[in-house]
Amino acid sequence: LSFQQPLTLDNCDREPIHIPGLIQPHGFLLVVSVPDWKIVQVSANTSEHLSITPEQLPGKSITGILGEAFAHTLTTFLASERSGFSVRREIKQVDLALGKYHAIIHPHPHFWILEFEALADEAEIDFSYLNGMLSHLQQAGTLIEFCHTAASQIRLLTGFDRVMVYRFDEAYNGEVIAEARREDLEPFLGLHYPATDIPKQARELYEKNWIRYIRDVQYTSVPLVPVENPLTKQPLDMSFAVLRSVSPIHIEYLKNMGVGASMSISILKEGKLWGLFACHHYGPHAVSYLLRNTCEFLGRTFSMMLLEKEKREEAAYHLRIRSVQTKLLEQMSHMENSLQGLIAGETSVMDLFEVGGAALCVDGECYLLGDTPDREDVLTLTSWLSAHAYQDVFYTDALSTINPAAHAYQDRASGLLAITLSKVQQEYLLWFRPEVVQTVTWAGNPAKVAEISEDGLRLSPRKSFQSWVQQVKGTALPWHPVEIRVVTELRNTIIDMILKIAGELKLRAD
Ligand code: BLA
Repeated sequence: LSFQQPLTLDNCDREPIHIPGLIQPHGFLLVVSVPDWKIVQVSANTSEHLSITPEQLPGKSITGILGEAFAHTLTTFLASERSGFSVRREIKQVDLALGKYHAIIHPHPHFWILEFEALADEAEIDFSYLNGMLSHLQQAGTLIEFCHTAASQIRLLTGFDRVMVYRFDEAYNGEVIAEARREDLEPFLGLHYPATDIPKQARELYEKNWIRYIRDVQYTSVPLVPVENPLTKQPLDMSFAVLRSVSPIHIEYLKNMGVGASMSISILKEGKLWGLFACHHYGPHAVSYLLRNTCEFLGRTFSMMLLEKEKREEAAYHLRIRSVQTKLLEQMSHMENSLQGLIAGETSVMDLFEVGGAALCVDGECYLLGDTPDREDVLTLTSWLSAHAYQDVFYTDALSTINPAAHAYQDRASGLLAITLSKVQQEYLLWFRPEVVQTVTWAGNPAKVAEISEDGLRLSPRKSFQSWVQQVKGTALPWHPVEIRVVTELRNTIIDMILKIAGELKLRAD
């Protein structure tokens, strides 16, 4: 974005949030050239922390400014880093003239960024406490329990008013799937948000950094002096800087939600952002670097455990659907017309997984179960399938995008899973999933603090919800790979049965 092109809600996925030229004011920043350790760029608030104005600093040696002791600590520290480091390291305690600080260092090819945060009195990490947390996480049975447990643990550890697990779907829309909160707060559990609420470049930064922390949403940002890095003649790349100032759009969003401080802990699955622990406080909230490091540790551990929890959950789900499938096959074997066993017994194909409706179309007949398109529409759909779907198992979670006729019934059947019994005879077994919006409840207005008039707040969860609804129009919840696997097996078994019966009939006729 340039000055000619102001930041709006429509172009904010192009806001260069890694080069704001500003920091949050709860610390100060120095850029130091390598190898001569001369200060080249500083944050404008050095007077408060070093009693030296920012203008006096450029060109000075870091040893002269921060003292021999610091230079010694730094040299020792760097010598102890055997193979160098690429991202970020910390020195736990640095004694400067005006107090104790925590120093966070990260290297660029020609300079280092040094960030300093005042050290609070705080306890060391209590490992028995952490061990306790991990065993709670291990014990959690389901994926959702696992997420709730982690949210509660992180809330206990950090003291945030609200900690949510925010999970992305494939299009990076998000849902709050677990939550721990102060009792008097309105729940956000189950709420959905559009991908635009966390734009792509922000998500990319959260894949590189485990923690994003905004101590006080009401802060006044501190500029860098000079604005351009004299070594690169470019704005300073602050992708890894912990004090990096926040996009004004996101600040507005948080203010509109009544939030005073916020922290996100990334959840990665195989290197990709799976979700975030989103932590809110309804006032400023100090979280020390040590505590944030502990949260990073928990985020990393949670991410590693996630794969296993998902696998276990998937196995349990597979088993559950398989047991329904077994019942169906048993019913089929007892019925005169075996296909009736799929729809007419105590158990039906509706029980396999979460669907709105199902249909069995055979011998020119269509048997409908639950919430389905009209019979005529289902018949039209089967002839469309026989002309367009070449797979034995066909599925989509956005039917109307490939079959415009399906717009008419997208509320009931945005999702379609179909198995072919006979392509030529247009015989199919079909499952329908309703449009996502029909299955989601919008739990009131979580931004009560800031009520919205027609032309009121442009950024708020309520507006987000409207935009999410637009984005998921005509789509259903996706079909799970386990569901596809089981219906593929089911189809094979049914076809075998049909062939066997046909064979027996033929034998009898002969
Ligand atoms: C960042 N947006 C974020 C972050 C979250 C959200 C969690 C990470 C930073 C943080 O922890 O505060 C969104 N927060 C949510 C959501 C919930 C929540 C959905 O608690 C639900 C409960 N934001 C917008 C729009 C734009 C936007 C419309 O809503 C742009 C047009 C931008 N969001 C935006 C940007 C960031 C962001 C730029 C990055 C902030 C940064 O790291 O500098």
